[in-house]
Amino acid sequence: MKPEVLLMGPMYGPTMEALEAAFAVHHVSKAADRDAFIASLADRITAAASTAFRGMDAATMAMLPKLKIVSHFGVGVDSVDVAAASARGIKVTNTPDVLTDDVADLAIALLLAAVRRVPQGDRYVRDGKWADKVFPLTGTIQGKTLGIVGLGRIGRAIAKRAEAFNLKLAYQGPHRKADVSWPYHANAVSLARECDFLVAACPGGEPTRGLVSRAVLEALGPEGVFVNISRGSVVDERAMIELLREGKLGGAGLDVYDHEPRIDPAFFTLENVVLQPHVGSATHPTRRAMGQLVVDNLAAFFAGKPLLTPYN
Ligand code: 8YV
Repeated sequence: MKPEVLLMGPMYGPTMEALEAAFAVHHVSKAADRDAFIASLADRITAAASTAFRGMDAATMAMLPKLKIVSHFGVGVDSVDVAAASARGIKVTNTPDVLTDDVADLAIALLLAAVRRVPQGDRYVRDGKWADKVFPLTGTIQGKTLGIVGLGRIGRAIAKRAEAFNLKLAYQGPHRKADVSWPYHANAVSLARECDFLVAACPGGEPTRGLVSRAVLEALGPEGVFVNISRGSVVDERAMIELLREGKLGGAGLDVYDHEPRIDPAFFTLENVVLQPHVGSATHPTRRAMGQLVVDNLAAFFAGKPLLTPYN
């Protein structure tokens, strides 16, 4: 009998195939009655696999008295109640490092697209307008200052790319980093005042909820551009929409939002925003590597071996 795994929601196809090959997988997403389905397995399930959109909250953990591991597909674990897991000695694993470069690439792509108005230029050509008039000049990223909210693995990868584009750097976070010389700001408003562009690269969840506030976005200003590859919860989205609409924030490049995938329709009419559907890590090689970590952490657990990427 294969070890049993409770799968909270669908994952990348090849990962699902690998899970089915290695484990007896119970699909919560296929159950007519979610709670009844989980309750029916409660005395057998020691391992679960979760995603950003189908996590593992404390109530679900409480339904699984024998749960010992949650293997999460993603680096951001805000859809898992890690505190509740730790309180019960449940290990949570995630998928760091393998996605860092793709996510950082998208952050730079969003910045360039927003500042150089790449989507608008594409539409301008497709609409046949170029024949009548040249496309309006745009701003540049050259020589500007990029503020990074959260200088973790992804933030550092963004910084590495930004330097190659001749951007100056500054950062904000809970602590000054001893190994970098860029200006440090403990406060995001202070950072925003000193920057032309701001990128949110910090973890999601309650500790960072609303960190990029209305005051931060106002400090970034009417020429400023905000990029978010973190979580929608990190920014005051209502304030961002208002400031973009009123021209008090110059532009935005967004990959994450409140209430994904049914985001605020106000975004659809904002001309100064570049929108992406939470695709930071959405490349085949990266999703394959993420999925492999999900499988390998579960396999290590069942084999009584050290977990590869423990989060708590
Ligand atoms: C994925 C992410 O979109 O790693 C994360 O935290 O947000 C992205 O890699 C997410 O895991 C859902 O597939």
